[in-house]
Amino acid sequence: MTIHLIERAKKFQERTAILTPKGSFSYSDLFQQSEQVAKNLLHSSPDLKEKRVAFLLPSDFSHVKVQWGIWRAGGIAVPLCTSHPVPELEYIVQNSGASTIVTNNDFIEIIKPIAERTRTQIMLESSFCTQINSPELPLLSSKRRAMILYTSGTTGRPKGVTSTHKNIQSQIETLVKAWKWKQDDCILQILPLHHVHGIINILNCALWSGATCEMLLNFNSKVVWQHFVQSNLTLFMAVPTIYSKLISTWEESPPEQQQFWSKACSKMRLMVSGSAALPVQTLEKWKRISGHFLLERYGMTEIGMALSNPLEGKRVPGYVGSPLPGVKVRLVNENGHVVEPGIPGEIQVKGPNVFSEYWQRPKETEKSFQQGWFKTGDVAILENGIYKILGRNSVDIIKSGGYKVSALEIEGILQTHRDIKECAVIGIPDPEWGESVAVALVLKTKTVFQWDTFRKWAKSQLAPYKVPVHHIQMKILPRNAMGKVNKAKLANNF
Ligand code: MCA
Ligand code: AMP
Repeated sequence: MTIHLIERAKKFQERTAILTPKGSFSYSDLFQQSEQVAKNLLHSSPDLKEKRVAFLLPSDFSHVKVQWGIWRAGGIAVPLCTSHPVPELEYIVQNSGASTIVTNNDFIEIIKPIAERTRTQIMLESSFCTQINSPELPLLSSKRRAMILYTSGTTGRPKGVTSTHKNIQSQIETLVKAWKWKQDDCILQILPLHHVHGIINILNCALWSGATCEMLLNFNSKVVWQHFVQSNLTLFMAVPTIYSKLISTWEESPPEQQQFWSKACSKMRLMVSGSAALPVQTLEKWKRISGHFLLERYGMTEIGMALSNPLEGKRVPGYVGSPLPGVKVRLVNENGHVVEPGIPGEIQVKGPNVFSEYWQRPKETEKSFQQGWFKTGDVAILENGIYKILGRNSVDIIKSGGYKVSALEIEGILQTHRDIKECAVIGIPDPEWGESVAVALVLKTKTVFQWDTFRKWAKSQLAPYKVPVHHIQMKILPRNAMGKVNKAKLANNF
């Protein structure tokens, strides 16, 4: 079988697939150049046979063609994040057992030592030959593993969520159907490309549909407003923090500018929010500014999207709607029994969208399912046929800026610092970031401690969104009778 997503590109030929500040690329360009990438990766072998290929590239055409090239060669794509420090990148390269890292000259100095230590081959994207003789590209079953995305869990270091081509296709198809994607759509991509929101909901839904994905290297509030004005966008999707930042920029601007920007939003047909709870206040402010009632949906790396407010019909603030086509959702209590409407329960999900496994963690994979249903760890309630997310069943998972971070992972890293005796990390409510990372530190005796220096060190170890922004020093951490840190009590100290 061929990869349906990629075969479809043949239908769209000279239509614009990717638009970047550097130029525009058609579906033919993407099809041909991803074939070259695949042939370079294959060299003389007929099939990468699920070899992991990590890639560290900017959010532009090179990223897209390499992602497709890895798939076409039969490999598993492992996207790396450009803002991650070396230890985070190295963990992913090591854990996924990548055989190759594809990168460019901007990142080569970061990648070289990682590649040396992990004995991984580096390939420069710019050095891929255009004329390479190699056998036909392999035919792939839809059960073939396609991608590993790293996500924080309640235990230890991030886990590799492994999805097959079938999973990816169904995650795309359900959204294309529900939100009526079409060829004439054009979407702005400003999210990181190592998570489902950017990869599936934005980039590959656009490519499946023959639409245009306009890519910016990163998020900048003013630049996004300018693109609302100058580009022919029909769709916009982002996390609540981004809407909050766009609102702040709009509020700080002179009235003529505000009017101009607000008017530009009227040409769009849909604006979506997700990855974290959308505060009703943000929804209302955005409606006043843009005229758009944000469509809120719920998803997770392991399942893609599961619940969505309707494209047409009533969207209820604070609710995430109903199951997407082909996705089964149920709510279950602590005893594993399905609950009645009106009673809170854990969201469990079943369907072709659900991932295949945590990479090389069979026990954790098994534990995360109940009779074939994936246990999300999110608690919701069903009221009047629609779902409302109430929170998570673990205090150790924090959502900040749309990123999921694990308190335990951060604690594990911070505790390696020479001044720290022990520490406890929690998320505290933040109007802009949803939650922000806070840490209670117990220092070793006779330590002259400087928070700024400590933070600088933490930034060298952890992704920017995992670095604590608030701290307190304590003589002793509050613990319960079992010796476990009482995080609910700790939160009162910030
Ligand atoms: C960055 N900073 C933060 C945080 N992140 N401070 C507090 N909390 C944070 N979470 C600080 C940096 O340290 C820096 O400070 C300053 O903010 C600017 O950093 P920068 O990285 O440039 O920030 P930004 O570009 O403004 O980032 C904000 C952002 C980003 C665009 C909202 O967080 C983002 O792209 N979020 C989306 C993540 C996402 O796509 N999640 C989807 C996963 P200093 O200057 O002092 O160093 S969830 C998913 O995929 C599921 C399936 C789903 O449902 O969608
Ligand atoms: P991730 O593991 O990064 O894919 O993040 C998935 C998590 O984001 C889910 O388990 C939820 O906790 C959270 N999430 C996603 N969408 C929403 C939403 N609309 N409302 C509340 N939480 C959400």
